[in-house]
Amino acid sequence: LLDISWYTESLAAGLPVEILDRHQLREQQRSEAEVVMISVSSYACQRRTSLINHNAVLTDALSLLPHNAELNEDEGRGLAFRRAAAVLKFLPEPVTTTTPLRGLPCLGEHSLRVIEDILQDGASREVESTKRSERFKALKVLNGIFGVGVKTADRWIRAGIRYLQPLQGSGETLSRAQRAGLRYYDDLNQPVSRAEADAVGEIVEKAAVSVLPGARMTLIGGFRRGKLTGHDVDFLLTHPEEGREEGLMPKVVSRLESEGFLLYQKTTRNSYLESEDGPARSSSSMDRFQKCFSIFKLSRGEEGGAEQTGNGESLTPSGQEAWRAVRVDLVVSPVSQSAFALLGWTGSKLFEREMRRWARREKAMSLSSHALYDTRQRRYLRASSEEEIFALLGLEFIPPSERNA
Ligand code: DCT
Ligand code: MG
Repeated sequence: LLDISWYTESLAAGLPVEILDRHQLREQQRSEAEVVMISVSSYACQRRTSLINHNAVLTDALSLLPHNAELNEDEGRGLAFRRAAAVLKFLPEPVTTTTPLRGLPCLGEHSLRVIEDILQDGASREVESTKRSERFKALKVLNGIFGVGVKTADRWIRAGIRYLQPLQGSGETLSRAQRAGLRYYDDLNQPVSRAEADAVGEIVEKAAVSVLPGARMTLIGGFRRGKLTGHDVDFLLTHPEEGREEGLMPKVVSRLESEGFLLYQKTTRNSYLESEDGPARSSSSMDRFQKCFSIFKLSRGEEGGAEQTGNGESLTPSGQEAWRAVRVDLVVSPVSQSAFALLGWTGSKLFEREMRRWARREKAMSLSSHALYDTRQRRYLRASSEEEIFALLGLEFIPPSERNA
């Protein structure tokens, strides 16, 4: 069931609502006819999750814990908290007690305890002590540097580095990405607005079309799901004629570079070959498209100005730098894979992960941002739209705005 609003309405109306899973139902020997069957799927890709979150206090708290667990390299536990938070995001109204939550999927004892503490005492001791811990604060600062992953941050902390200044004087050798990350730290930790995303889009599209007439650009990532801000801007580039997209990335990048828009860029080649990669590798979350991870130089105050270039250096009247740095990711896909690329890069990360889990566990298929492979039939299933991919997976179509799990 994708929409459970009537369930909460029944609760509010004082109707006796009891949540049983199918297993309990069988155990108690009650027939399905006796009860109204509702079910909340344990797969986030079977739930419609809009951006309206009625339980933000709870999901914010739960979201800190995976961060902490993953930073401590406990990915399994981290994922459990993410799944729990996603179920709360999906609920159509604020939770006031944990009673109706028991029986919902993905809400384990640990998550329920955190929720109960917050509902009863206004805060969870575990969450608060995590927030206060020196290690967590340091991890947040260091992990906030573009190019610094969990492992590096952890290594630095163990070497006694807690904040940015000590890092700069520490003699640690920094990668090119990390140096750029440090230089533009403040800008890159400022959320990117939709207007800024559109301004970048205009620049990228113009560059793409000028180096490859007919090239198509789509805004992907969080902005495609309707988010008003993001930590970066993501774009998918393709061309309606298969093969024409080859070599597009280096051309776009050098165009953007010559126009002065790129403060940093790192391009990876397309390394995906169906015949060589095979389905075994394709469910990995990392795809193999031509990609460019970049930092853009975006003029302030004239978002959308088509004539702008990245070369201006002056200050705005209010004394601000006339430009800001923005993280931008570009992906190039051949048109035959573009529906998979679009789906895979629209997110949310959890939604994607859950779609891959659904494919693997329920359909014996392997889904990636390149293709869908049926392991029973031993063949690739082609699709030219997101709708077709959902249908091939036996899932009801969920539009991007409801993939915010
Ligand atoms: N993605 C994924 N798995 C990853 C990384 C990315 O499935 N390991 C997909 C999902 C979202 C998309 O790529 C873009 O990634 P982000 O920019 O990190 O996510 P976002 O949803 O756009 O978030 P934000 O708004 O913060 O940029
Ligand atoms: Mg993004």
